[in-house]
Amino acid sequence: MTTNSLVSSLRIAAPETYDTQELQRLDAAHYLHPFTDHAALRERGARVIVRADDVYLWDSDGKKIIDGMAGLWCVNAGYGRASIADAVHAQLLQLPFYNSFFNTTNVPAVKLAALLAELSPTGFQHVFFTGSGSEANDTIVRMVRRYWQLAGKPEREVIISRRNAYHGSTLAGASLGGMAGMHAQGGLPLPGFDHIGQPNYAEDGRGMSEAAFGLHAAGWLEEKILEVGPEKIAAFIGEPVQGAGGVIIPPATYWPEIQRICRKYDILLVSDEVICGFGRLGAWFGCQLMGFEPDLIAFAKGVTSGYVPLGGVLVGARVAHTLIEKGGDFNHGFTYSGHPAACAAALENIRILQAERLVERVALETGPHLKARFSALTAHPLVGHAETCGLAAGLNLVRRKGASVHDCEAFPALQAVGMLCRKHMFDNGVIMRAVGDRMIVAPPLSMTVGQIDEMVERIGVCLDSTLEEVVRRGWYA
Ligand code: PXG
Repeated sequence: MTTNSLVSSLRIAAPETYDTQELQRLDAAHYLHPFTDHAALRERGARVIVRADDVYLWDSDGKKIIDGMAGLWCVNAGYGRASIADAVHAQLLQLPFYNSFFNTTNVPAVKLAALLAELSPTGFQHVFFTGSGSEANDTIVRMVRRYWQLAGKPEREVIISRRNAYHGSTLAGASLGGMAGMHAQGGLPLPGFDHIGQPNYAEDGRGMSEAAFGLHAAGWLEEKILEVGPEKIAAFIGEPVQGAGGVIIPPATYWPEIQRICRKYDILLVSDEVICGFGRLGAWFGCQLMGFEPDLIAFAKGVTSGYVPLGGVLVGARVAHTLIEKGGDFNHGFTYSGHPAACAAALENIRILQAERLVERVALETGPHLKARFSALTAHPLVGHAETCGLAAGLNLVRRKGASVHDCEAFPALQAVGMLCRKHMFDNGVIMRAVGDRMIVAPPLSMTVGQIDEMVERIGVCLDSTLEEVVRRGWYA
């Protein structure tokens, strides 16, 4: 059998019948997945997702799953939006591709750039398009360094980020990021990147009020600036709320203090809004909610709700003015910068977010509801504490509960209770992500109050079965 006929035979009968085992065999034989232990995947076989609608997914065995992670923090408008598919289809017929190099542009890219200038915080009138969040952050590194060259301070090269931050998987993205597991593979971070601690109150705030801890954690930036030398620092970058790191929500005092320190030392401030942008926290951009005014904003994911890849950098007045008025050529760009079909998807996606007032709904209705439901989960014997911000939430599984977040006793890391819990979630038809023993959700912004109830009820059942297993294994204190 040729590979082509083999592949077409995998869909064996009616449109919804798949040969799961054969798909898993081919998958293990040929497809290298991101962030995956391939030997382990080969043993288990990958879950094959074949269809989605609204906030639900179906796998190749016909199992229906409620998607608590919006794909991967991105399907903000929810699945099954025919109008996004139609917009992309029409654009592919009209002009599937043309580049934006050499004095050329295309209609969807122009319209999207103008719309983003309207939607973004005051002072942002320009956008640079990329294909992903990682490329957005690579662009930021190059843009920031070019800015300082043009400003006559080329020695300002160092970019400060935070441990446990995620800024992408390219060399610059992974260097900006603070994931120890990524740095350990292949000599990262590159020179010119430095890191400070994250504002994680549960881990590091013992003995302090949240407000005091926010100021204390922001102070680590000033210490680092003084250690490296202010004249060498180009920028500080952070996610308003850390996503992949486990939905780490900083105290309200943190970002304004970071802003003050950046201004004091004349350092550019970058907000990585790849997850927080386009409504996740109940504001169009996370920096608006957290009360700071960055110079540059990275975005991706929610801009198209993941229907087609697109990312970019919103460039504030200070950097844009220097690049445009003094810069000449900025020798940077991608074949797919301003891809017409991706920009068409974004235009329709943003129209939906606006027409259905999804961002306002997160702020006023679904976000507060998720908060109430997650707070109630802390009554469960396994849940030490739970935090939410908009439609992003995390809860910590603990071996022994305590009177405060600092008095809970964690499970030993080797027991991998978070992964165990994630398996119960998958088996019971709900997707949650495990970051260590912190279980997180970031569902589509289109999720209704009733669907939040459905998701949280399923989560409760899975917490019960996880508890049973943990007790059976003798791990629960
Ligand atoms: N910045 C942030 C804040 C992100 O969350 C990126 C940049 C990189 O975007 P691209 O499009 O290059 O992937 C991200 C991506 C997880 C997970 O497990 C999160 C991301 C990617 C993969 C996995 O939570 N975020």
